[in-house]
Amino acid sequence: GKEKWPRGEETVWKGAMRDVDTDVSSITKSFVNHVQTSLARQPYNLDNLGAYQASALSVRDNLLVNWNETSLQYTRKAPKRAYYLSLEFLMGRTLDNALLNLGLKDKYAEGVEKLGFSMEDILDQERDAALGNGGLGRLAACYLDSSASAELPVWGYGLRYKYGIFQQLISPEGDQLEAPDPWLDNQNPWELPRLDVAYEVRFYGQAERLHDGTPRAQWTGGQEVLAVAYDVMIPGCYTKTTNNLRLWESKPKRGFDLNSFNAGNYEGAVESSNSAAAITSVLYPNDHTTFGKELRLKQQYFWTAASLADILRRFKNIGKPITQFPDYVAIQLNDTHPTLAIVELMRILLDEEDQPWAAAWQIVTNTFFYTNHTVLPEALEKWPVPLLEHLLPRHMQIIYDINMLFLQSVEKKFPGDRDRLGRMSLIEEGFPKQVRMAFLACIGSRKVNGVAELHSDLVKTTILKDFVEFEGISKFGNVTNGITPRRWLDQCNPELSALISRTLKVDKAVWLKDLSMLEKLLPRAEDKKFRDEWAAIKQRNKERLAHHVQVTLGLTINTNAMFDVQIKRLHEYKRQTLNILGVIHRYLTLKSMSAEEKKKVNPRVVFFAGKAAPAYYIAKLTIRLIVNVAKVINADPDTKDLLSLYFLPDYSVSLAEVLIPASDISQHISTAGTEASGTSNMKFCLNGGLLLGTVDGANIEIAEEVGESNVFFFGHLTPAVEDLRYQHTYHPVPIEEKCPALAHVLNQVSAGLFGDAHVYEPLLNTIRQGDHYLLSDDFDSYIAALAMVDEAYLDRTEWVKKSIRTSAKMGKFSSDRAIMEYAESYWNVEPQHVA
Ligand code: CR6
Repeated sequence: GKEKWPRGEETVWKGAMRDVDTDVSSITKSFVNHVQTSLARQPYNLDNLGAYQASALSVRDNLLVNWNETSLQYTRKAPKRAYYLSLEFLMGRTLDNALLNLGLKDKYAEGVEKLGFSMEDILDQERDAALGNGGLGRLAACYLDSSASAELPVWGYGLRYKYGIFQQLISPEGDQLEAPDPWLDNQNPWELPRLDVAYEVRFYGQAERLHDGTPRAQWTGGQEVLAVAYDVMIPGCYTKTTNNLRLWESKPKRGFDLNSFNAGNYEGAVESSNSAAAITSVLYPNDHTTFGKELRLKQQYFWTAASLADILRRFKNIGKPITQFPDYVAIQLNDTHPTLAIVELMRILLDEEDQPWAAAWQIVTNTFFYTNHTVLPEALEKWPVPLLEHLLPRHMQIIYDINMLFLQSVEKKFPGDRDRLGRMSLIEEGFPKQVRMAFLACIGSRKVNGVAELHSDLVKTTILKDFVEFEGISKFGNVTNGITPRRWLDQCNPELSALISRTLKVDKAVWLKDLSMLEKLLPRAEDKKFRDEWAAIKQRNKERLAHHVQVTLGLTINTNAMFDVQIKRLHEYKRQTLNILGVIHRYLTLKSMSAEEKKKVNPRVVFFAGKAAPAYYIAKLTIRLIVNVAKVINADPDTKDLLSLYFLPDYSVSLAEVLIPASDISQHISTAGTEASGTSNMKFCLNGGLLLGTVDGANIEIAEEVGESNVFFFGHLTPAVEDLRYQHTYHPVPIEEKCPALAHVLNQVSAGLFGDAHVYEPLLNTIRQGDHYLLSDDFDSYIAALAMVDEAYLDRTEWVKKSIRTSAKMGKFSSDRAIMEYAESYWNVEPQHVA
């Protein structure tokens, strides 16, 4: 519509406004301006870090132009918006991604070159924004990229942790040590502090029901903390659309207590400010485990309360009645971490908006969507009732009310089924009683989904089975995860990206946004020249990785070997232990070979990387075993040309960007039914690495796309797992009998072949006793699969064909496809083109 210019002369305003830079001279000008003014530095002594900061500030100006226009458009048109609530956003570096999405990388490279810098050195100065643990956090980052690229009005909401995921150091003995990640130490050019956007968040205090014939209550007293917004720009690929990721920082409501200070109590004066600041001080480094710590619950409430207040304020600006809230707002809950948002919205609707219970519940259950990311029981969040009662007394009342009404409706549908009521109650009996967050997220949401076909089926048939029977199957769906091809192909593998563009004869702007176009590469698998180019790029990526390892760790890697990679969080269910035991088996086999036999063996380099939760003892022992096996193997003159092993410390998004394009084969070998999806499996395959894996998570769908002849599958299937575990418990068979090859490997470790015999016993005992993750059941077929990989690699022509066919069929796994499924089948949100 036509709006009046708010003040002054519109032409003067518009004439003075900047646009996005498009030519090299305006880029160098903006760079130098930032050196002069923002950084206040001399050209004479500008180092690479300064050049990075100037480039980042200059790129940020460009992003802000688009970001402002996008915001204005959303405000004017008031379309339905979606909000992605995630405690983790594992963004990695931003500069390269922003340059590529803006289509300005070449021009900036030319510009900084003229000023005496190299783009590569500049890019290398940036620290990762590592506000996440693993797949769940990186998925959130990919979804933001895809939302902006698809021009969808989607904002992310998270926390601005002062310290991200810890830095991992490995001691000479092989112990993981943790150091803080002070990622904000040299200023973060990618965030915009919004000190004017702030909300008060209450903790503790008293909740009194009003008993006035309404469900209202009053919540007073306790501690009040301020949530302050920091905005991070999320540029879409080749579009003006630039969305927002809003991260909250906690601050004391009053800087400090002047009364205490004047009374001579300095410590008392800063205490409340310290406890307020503590809320967003650090990311919890746990993946798949919950610890029930009060500070973690405080983080969850602080973030959901601030985000909801912000969303509500924006909705109110449209001027519609509150009952229309779900027509304008969809909120996606990334796992159960933000489940309190359901209760918080109820609280606001009841106590502040004066809505009757049924109307409030109607609004809530049409607003939220819940994604489950695991069926592992130890990862399902439960909060002790006494803790919730203390920290959030009003919310606990509401949870009890929700539960009572819910159980009444269950009782109505299944009269007299007391077991069922007990199973479905939001409150788990025990000492203490606990609130089952996944159940609350489920009944408070419009729809629930898992993250790959198999996983979504398991959600429906195991943890939420009763809820499917009660609410009907149509509420439960699947959205298979995806990855952004911008970062995970174009950015991390520029040569492959260029080859694809040349071959398809289309600009990357086209195929990067329609990844199914890769299928047109299929016939090229028969073209020798293309295969040679494809293989040469893989080789150069291997050399790039070797160079990186040489520079950072001082190790020399054999780039003529097959590169075999397993990189992910350390966890028993992911079975890094199976992999390292397989490496030992290979080593022992090589040791027993004649020189003649060895000539037929293809050299292999095995890479591991990944962090262990600081309190996860068995995972840390696995790292220790890997490091110490590496010492022995890499130093053994009998075998070192044929087998070597590296544990690369401090795995990160940036390290993944170097490792993934260099892999010939990658391992995704979780016990069937335990890995919800996996997303690195998709990244490797997109970059032409083949997959060795179990029939689990998204591996299954990858195999469906690329064809089973192009993947290496092994191991028992999901339906067998329960029976096998039962046998382990009730009819155990000694490992010597069941799997002699594995027994031999375990005995060698026990005998001290890798030093410290006794140290590894607790790790080995997880296999000898109980073997919950079924290593002894899968070991033989794992070794057989590894042999098939060796065999296949000998025929290099056929291998490269498999590599091309794999990459060509990965279109389905673009996060663009996944985000459109959420937008269309869940949120009902439509693209908004910003002209
Ligand atoms: N650890 C799953 O385990 C999945 C991601 C993203 C995980 C993994 O298989 O790909 O989520 N689950 O959906 C949780 O974090 C609870 C993960 O990252």
